[in-house]
Parts: sequence; C-alpha cells; structure tokens
Amino acid sequence: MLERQAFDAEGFVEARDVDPAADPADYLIAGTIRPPTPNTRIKKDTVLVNPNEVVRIQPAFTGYTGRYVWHCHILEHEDQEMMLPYRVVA
Ligand SMILES: [Cu+2]
Repeated sequence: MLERQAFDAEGFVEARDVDPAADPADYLIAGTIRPPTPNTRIKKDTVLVNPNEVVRIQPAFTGYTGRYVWHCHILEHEDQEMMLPYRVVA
C-alpha cells in the first residue's frame, strides 16, 4: 500500500446525479494523504479501505502473466462492479 486519502463520497454522488460521467478523481480531498501504517507496509494480497477513503496500491506481479481479478470482500459491492478482471502482460 502506498497511501490513503479522504474522498468526498457525498460530493461525488451528488455530482454523479447531475452528470453520470462525473470523474471520481475530481473529488479527492487534497492535503490529507496519509502514508501506510507499519502493519500495512508489508506485502499483502488484501487491503482495508475505510468508508470515504481512497487507497493507492502498487501490486507486484512476478513469475506470472495472465488474467487476475480484483474484488471487494463486501458481496453487495462485488455486485456493483467492484469485481473486475484484468490482465498482466510481460
Ligand atoms: Cu467494497
């Protein structure tokens, strides 16, 4: 994990109601980037994302190219497109 940052979720939802193409990146709150805590500086395959927060990660893919899937462990979120495939290439 690289960092955490607060996210204006209400502002984004209101903007999305007006403009369905609203970009979530426009709703990051500047100046509140927090570095990882000691227990999240190790390599892991899961990361906790708190409500109203964005977490930036830097995955390391070694020894395998091909299809992976990222997903949220909250089932209702998975049903709302928080489960998507991606492909790692050489
Ligand atoms: Cu989720």
